[in-house]
Amino acid sequence: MKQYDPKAIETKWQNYWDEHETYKAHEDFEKEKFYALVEFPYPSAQGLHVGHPRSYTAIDIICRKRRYEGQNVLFPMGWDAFGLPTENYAIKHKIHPAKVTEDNVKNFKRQLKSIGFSFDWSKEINTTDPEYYKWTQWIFLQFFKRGLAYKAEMPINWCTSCKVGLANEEVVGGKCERCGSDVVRKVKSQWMLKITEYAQRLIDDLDDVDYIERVKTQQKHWIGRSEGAEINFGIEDSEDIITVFTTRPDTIFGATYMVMSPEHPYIKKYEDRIENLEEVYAYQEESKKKSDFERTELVKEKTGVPLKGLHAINPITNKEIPIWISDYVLMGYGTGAIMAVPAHDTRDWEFATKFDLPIIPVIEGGDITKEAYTDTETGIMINSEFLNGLEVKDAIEKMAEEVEKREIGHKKINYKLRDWVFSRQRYWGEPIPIIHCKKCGQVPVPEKDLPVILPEVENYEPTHDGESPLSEMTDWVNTTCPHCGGPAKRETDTMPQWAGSSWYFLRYLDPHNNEEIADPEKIKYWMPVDWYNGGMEHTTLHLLYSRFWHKFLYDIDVVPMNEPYAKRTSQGMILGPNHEKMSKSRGNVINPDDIIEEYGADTLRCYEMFLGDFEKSAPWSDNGVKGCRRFMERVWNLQNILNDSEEYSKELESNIHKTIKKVSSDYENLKPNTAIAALMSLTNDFNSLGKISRKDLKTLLILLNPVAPHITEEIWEINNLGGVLSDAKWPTYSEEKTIDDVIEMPVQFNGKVRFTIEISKDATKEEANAKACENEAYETYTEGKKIVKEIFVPGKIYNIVVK
Ligand code: ANZ
Ligand code: ZN
Repeated sequence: MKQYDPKAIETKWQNYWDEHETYKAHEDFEKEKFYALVEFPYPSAQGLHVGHPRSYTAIDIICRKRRYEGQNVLFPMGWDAFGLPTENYAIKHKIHPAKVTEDNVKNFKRQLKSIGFSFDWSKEINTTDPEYYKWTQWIFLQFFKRGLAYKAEMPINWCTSCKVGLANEEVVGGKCERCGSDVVRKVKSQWMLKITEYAQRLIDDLDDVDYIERVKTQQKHWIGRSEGAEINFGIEDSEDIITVFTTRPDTIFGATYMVMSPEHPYIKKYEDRIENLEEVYAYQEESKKKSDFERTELVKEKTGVPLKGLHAINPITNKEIPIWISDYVLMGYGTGAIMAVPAHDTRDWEFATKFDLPIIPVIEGGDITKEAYTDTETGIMINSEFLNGLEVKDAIEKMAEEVEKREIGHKKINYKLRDWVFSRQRYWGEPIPIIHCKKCGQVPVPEKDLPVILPEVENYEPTHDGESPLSEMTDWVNTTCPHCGGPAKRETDTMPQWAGSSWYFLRYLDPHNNEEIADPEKIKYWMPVDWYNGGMEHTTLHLLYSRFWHKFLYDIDVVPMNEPYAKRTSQGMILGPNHEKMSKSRGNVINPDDIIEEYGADTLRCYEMFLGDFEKSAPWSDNGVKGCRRFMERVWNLQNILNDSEEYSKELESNIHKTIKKVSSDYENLKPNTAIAALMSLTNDFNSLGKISRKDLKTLLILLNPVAPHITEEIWEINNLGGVLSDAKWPTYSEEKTIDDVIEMPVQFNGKVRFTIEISKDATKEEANAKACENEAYETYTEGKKIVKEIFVPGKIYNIVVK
């Protein structure tokens, strides 16, 4: 027999699958379909990371299994290729980003093919291809036409190093998610997408999808629904009101002062009444420099200044209270002003203590200042006139109603979710298809003129004032207004990184359609995605964004269902051998190419599935890789003990049925590690038995094939097990045969279990007695005694009563 030579085998089968289009999805809309999706990679210069194959192999396993079960499987792959790393690389090495992308894609594709994934490559897409981004631009225009894309002066998160505006999601701990540099606030005119309009639906519809629980919780938390009331406070000697948002209207009797955000427009409005304007202006300047994160999460000590000369009136107590400004109140949330209840809100309490403001407790037991303080969500109302004696829960409701009755406010729901900053002043992104005309304003590029192609530029760096490099391309920028024919200018901002991935699963269905996003028949058949696996880090970005786009496309009748993904799962991270996150700087990065070179792709796949629970992070281990390689060899060597029988070997028949059952359910439940363990143990059993029948081998190979597709196809072919393995059917098991013939039966004396016997499940009392007598303990319990009764339940228990 030949030696196991993964290199030769693996290329051979990869070429075979390519030539025979083995994994192409069928356009047979009568068949049961299975649309499996994994997050398409960003083709970086570093190439594939070992994290990619973890997600891809797990889903590849499901796809292969489902094909054997007769389903029509779509498992596509493509490239999410716009974005900063490529652009920065292009600037540094003076190569066009399109060229950088092309090279990186080539390398990624070679790598993915070398791992033997069963992707349908005929569906390949690339978000930077004009044929693709034409439709990204088209969707943008639909948003624009319905008022969901708008331009606004926005205080945005500005990365001082990347020179780009960042979405809140891209700011991690006050730093740029990409480069780790400081993020400051900067006011800029930006394109925005109104995701907030979909906030409630994005929460509600989570009830109808099968996502792992932590994804649902994180999305809900991110959207941050908050129920409360808006209440109007009067301003002394003025008709104006200051509206606050509060989740705790019940505490209004304890509202001893107000706080406005330093950006609140009333500061300007009441300039001539504010006595300490200098101080106020200075404070405004200070807070401008801070990001929201610094203002809320990082603060060590509260800061603020009073608006001297201005007072508010608590509309319930009618008492005059001071107004302060402080940066702990954000302009972008609620109304930008709060009623401060220092006895029951920690931030207010810190502020009041520092500036010596009055503190009135209104919930018994809920007073922060007291030692006994536990929480403020339960307790009995005090110092609150008509609320006194009520439970907090009831007081909230009562006060909210009172506020509406007295017409000083109304119930209100707020969301933490902000509209999505949808423009970048960078080159490598989809041009935003809008034309600015002096006469007509913002005019959409006519759909027939799409795509607006990204022009060639000399220089990809943002201009000094942070504008897009496209703004310096006069020829391209100057155009005519599609509406009035007058001179006009093109929008020079491009779309953010997340645009292309917000709808890519639809384009896979029909990647070269020139007339529409995809043929509605195909959308109807294939959508929704049946199973989507990807990283937890995309829960509040990509996953939320794409659900939003899909709901919008549903509203405008492009898709017939309002959720894109029926099921979402998530893999854990692969850490370096030293248990740290893999990174270049830590020098602990494993390159999948090296593993394939040394051990083969089947070993890589097997190891990535075997290294731990799929959902948990786990460190890389060279020994683990070697163990998987030895397993491949053991499987290969089964050929040495192969006999001619077309029946299961009797000795292991029950074991085989059990393994089919376990492996089938483990794969489906994303427990490939325990499925592999079962296959390893079955392989060992055949070796111990010293023989394997053709039927045994066939079953073992099909079960292992999703994990190790190359070696299994090869063994199948060498031994003429019938056609090619990829045409085989998934093995079935009979439940009866999975039940153990031999059981452990407890033996009791006077109702107490003393030992157990191994016995056939249909053994008789006599057989049980014979077995029990063999046990030394039998004597101990019967010596000098008389057996008065024996209770025997076949397959269950043997109880001996002695006296
Ligand atoms: C009075 C009060 C009493 C409050 C109390 C809380 C506890 P969430 O759950 O985050 O929605 N708030 C409102 N707008 C704000 C803004 N722009 N910047 C900072 N804080 C703001 O919390 C809502 C609560 O956060 C509101 O309810 C308000 O303080 C504060 F015992 O009003 B509360
Ligand atoms: Zn015009």
